[in-house]
Amino acid sequence: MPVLEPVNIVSARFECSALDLEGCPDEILPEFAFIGRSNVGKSSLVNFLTGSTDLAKVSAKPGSTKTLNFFELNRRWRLVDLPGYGYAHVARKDSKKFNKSVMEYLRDRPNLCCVFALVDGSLPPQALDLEFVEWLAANEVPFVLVFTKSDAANPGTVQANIQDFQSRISSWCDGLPDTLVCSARKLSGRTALLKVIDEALKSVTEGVASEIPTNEPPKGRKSLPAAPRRRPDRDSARPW
Ligand SMILES: Nc1nc2c(ncn2[C@@H]2O[C@H](COP(=O)(O)OP(=O)(O)O)[C@@H](O)[C@H]2O)c(=O)[nH]1
Ligand SMILES: [Mg+2]
Repeated sequence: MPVLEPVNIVSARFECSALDLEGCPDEILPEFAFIGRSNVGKSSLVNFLTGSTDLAKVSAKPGSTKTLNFFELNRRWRLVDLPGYGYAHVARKDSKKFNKSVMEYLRDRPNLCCVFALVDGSLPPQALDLEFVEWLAANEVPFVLVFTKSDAANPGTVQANIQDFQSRISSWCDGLPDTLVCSARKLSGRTALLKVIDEALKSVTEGVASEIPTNEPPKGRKSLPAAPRRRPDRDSARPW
């Protein structure tokens, strides 16, 4: 069987949707999750990365994805399109339930390698995004910041928004997280994103290969460099 290069996506398929951690598929394949406010461009980015137009459902109506959606790539890793946060019209009852499911997934999923925290690069820093990123760091979830929709403002504005966001994070973060910029509409930023995935997959494989073989699934996040840390002197972060 030919060796499948992770960066070269040769197959992509929708695997399943889950309402909570219990409904998620097996913990064998390394996972990379997309999260961010509703409408930030999570589903569009899944499609852009996988080179498809309709693998993930893109919606003009914010808050319509309520499940954790799993996509299997090259039969050896997964992208997970998570529900967005921050839209009031999602019923309060539902919103609480998916917040709990998403938080549990982010904190407890052992094969989660990296979260791509999507932030709209065409807007100045939003409180919800800042709070959410702080929650990720406080919970030691490995994440990379991805500024989306870089086509929707002029490059100088996007750059200023990113710098503003980073400078706000630096008030509580020990070191800045890796930061990427992309546009699903202008098809830019794909290679840098895939490189993050490629490197994480290599770390996971090396981590597993160097251990005494067991029947345990690969522990995604344990094989990777430490997540950006929130300084311990802060009051506890609010969940978003
Ligand atoms: N200008 C621009 N619009 C985008 C981009 N990516 C997504 N969108 C639009 O933003 C809206 C929400 O996209 P979607 O992927 O469904 O966001 P999600 O709710 O985070 O999954 C849709 O109308 C997309 O066409 C982008 O890179 N640039
Ligand atoms: Mg979506």
